[in-house]
Amino acid sequence: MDGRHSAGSQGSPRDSHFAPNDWVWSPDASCGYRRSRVVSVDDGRDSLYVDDTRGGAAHEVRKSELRPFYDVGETRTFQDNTEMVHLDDANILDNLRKRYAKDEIYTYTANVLLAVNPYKPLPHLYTKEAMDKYWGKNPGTLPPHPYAISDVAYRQMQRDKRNQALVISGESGAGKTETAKFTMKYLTTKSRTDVAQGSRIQEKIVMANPILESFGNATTVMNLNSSRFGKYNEMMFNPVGSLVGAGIKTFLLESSRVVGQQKGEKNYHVFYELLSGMDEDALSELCLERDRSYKLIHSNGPQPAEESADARRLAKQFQELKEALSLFLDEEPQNNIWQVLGALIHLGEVDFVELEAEEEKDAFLQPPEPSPSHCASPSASSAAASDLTSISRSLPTTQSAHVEIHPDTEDSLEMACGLLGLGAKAVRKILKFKEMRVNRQGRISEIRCPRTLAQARQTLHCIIKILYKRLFDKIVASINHVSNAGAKYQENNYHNIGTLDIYGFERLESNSFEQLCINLANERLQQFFVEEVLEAEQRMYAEERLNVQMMELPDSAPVVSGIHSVLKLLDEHSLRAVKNLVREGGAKDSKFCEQVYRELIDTKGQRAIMALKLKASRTDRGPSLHDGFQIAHYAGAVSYSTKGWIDKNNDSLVPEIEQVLNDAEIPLIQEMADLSRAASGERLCSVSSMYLSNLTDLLATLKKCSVHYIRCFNPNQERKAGVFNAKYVLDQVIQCGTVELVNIMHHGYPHRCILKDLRGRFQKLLPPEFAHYSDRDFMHAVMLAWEIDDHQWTLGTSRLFLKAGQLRALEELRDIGGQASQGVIKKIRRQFA
Ligand code: AOV
Ligand code: MG
Repeated sequence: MDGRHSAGSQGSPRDSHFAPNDWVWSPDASCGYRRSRVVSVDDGRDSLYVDDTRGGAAHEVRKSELRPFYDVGETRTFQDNTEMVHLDDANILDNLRKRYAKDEIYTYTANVLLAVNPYKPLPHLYTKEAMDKYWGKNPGTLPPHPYAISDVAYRQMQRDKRNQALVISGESGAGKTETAKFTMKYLTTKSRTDVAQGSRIQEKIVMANPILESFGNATTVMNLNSSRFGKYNEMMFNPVGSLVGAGIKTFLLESSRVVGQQKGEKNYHVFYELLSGMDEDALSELCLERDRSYKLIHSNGPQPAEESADARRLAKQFQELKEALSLFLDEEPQNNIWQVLGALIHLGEVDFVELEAEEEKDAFLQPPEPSPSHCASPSASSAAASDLTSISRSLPTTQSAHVEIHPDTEDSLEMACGLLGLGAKAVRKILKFKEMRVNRQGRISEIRCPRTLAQARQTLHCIIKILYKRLFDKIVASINHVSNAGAKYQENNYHNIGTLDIYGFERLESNSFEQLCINLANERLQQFFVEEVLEAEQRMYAEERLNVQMMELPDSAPVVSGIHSVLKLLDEHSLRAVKNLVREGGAKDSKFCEQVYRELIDTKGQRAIMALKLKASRTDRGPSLHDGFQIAHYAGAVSYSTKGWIDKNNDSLVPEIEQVLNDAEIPLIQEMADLSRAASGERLCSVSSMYLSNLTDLLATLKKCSVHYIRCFNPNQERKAGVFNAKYVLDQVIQCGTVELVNIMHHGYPHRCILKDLRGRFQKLLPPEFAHYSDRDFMHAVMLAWEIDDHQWTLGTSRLFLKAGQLRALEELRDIGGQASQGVIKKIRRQFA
């Protein structure tokens, strides 16, 4: 665990009087906490001796690290953590562990649902009967479930006429995407469908998921089906609560995965599904061979033969993908999608050779295109090429090194271009040369600069990545086009329920720009949770002058602003790189990192951005300080390597490519070019700025909603069923603020309602003679008249605060239409007189 939580913040306020023979939880490196017995206590000291019942010698533990043990037996558990006597990390963990052992994977903490990934199917939890059971029920009366949370959101949308959001968080592999699907399935199955929309809208909402997973999920070291993009699904309902449409917003697909993956990881599922599932004829139309080992998709993972065990599953998934796509796209655009994917696979095969100037004449397969002019090889001109004028001044008169398409891979290029409907000649030119406009003595002219081997490969990768990203965006747009029919009613008091499922927090062996973006999203969501739930709760208690003990809360602000500063520097350096036309290689990344060190690194260990901690053995030849830095995230410190960031941060496609795509014969490709016409040109199209603005929009959307939280926990890193790695779960429990939540909610009141609104709703619970009472007195009288246990509610200045379940109880009383007894009414009147 990192240092962002003060030692005292994990436990509840408690006295630390321990006596000999008391049972306690004492900290344990392997399982978080171990049940132990106090052996001896010395009142004068801060620590005492415990014996952890394993027969070893008693050992010394600081009192503040012990937690009281409350024996309820191995089988008794609490549906809601706030019901426990001891509200500290050890007892919360123990409750989750015992429930997990019984396959009770869901637990409430007041309104927040905690879910521990079972890593095995639990079909009985998600039957049609289960859905029926939760429909319209008070959540407290049934076992915790995502259906219950979805149901609450639906009721609140209807009752308050307000948009709702389900925010699902947790680290990679914790179960967010699965949980999101359960909530969507529940809402589409149970809510009525607008007659005009027919039942197909439900089908479309549900079937969009496998499509997005094929194109946007991949196997990673953390999760065999890891989401590599964020998504916010909105389901739209009309004023009577019928489903009328849906829309999906997506966030930053990890496009670098298309051209390369870390060890043990794979490319997007769709490539494997296509190669396993497509029939021979269709494959040969794409010039693909099922068993060939293509670089793009087998660079790293198992070879095709090993994969054959999975081949049947993948083939089945491909059929399902095609069926799902048919709901949104006709046959031709579908075929276009396969053509693009086939073309990307072929492009992945293309490679280059570098030729010296002398070899050129003989070795060139094609004569060089006639060109307006030639400039120096990048190495010769890079020093002087800081602006266009200086390039023109430094133009050499002879040619030097030069790249060609590797003769063995010419066919691949031809096939790719054939599938995309592009001229191979034009594409070859772009891969080999960079075209620039220069100012030569007042005359603008075009020059052509040969790319180096590295630049040619990078240009190729850039084309593959951007084509894939646009394909993904295009598919999302098609899904939205078809399922968003209800959106036109938006102004007419329609409301929606959104489900947020993003990529979870990641800490890999090697972390790059993608991890920083992913972790920033998680960091900002955590900050949102702390501000909107925990701080808001405490602030309200203070404003309403309730006597509730305040807690110190974790603060994400320094990390978030630290990351924003890093990204700002990255943009400055990326812009410089774009202008500095032919500068090469990793030097630009190091320069950026050096400036991070100069301006943002903290040497005293108090700020968010820290120097990289280098392993001694790697210092001589391995990464230097200027290859990366460390960030202290809420979920632990992560080391980032800054290699490649300048390129990764730039999304603009060389303008010549844009032109070539525009001229493509295939409609889908043209449309893909249309989608981002604005994003080309010799300027920076900053990936991080775009992402930051998407995140800001998302948080603004959430801010306008009533938000419901589901927190997913990963029980172990081996993806094994039945294994509860307590230490690993404990870290997640602490990091996400669950302990603070349990405490605040236990001492506080999860339901709070404005007195004026309540009075309107519960008017009928008292006879008319109470009409002249103030709102506060009126609701006070209601609580007394119905003899609601006074531990269950408290009155603030403008709100009534209720413990879980009490609001529902009041609503039931009103619905029954009961009247309080005359005797009680008389008593109350006397009390208020
Ligand atoms: P994630 O969305 O949180 O990770 P997933 O929802 O993809 O995690 O869950 C990972 C895997 O855990 C799934 O593929 C299932 O095998 C299993 N799983 C999760 N929840 C359940 C459940 N309720 N019942 C049965 N199996 C489950 V990431 O997208 O990597 O952040 O980026
Ligand atoms: Mg996911």
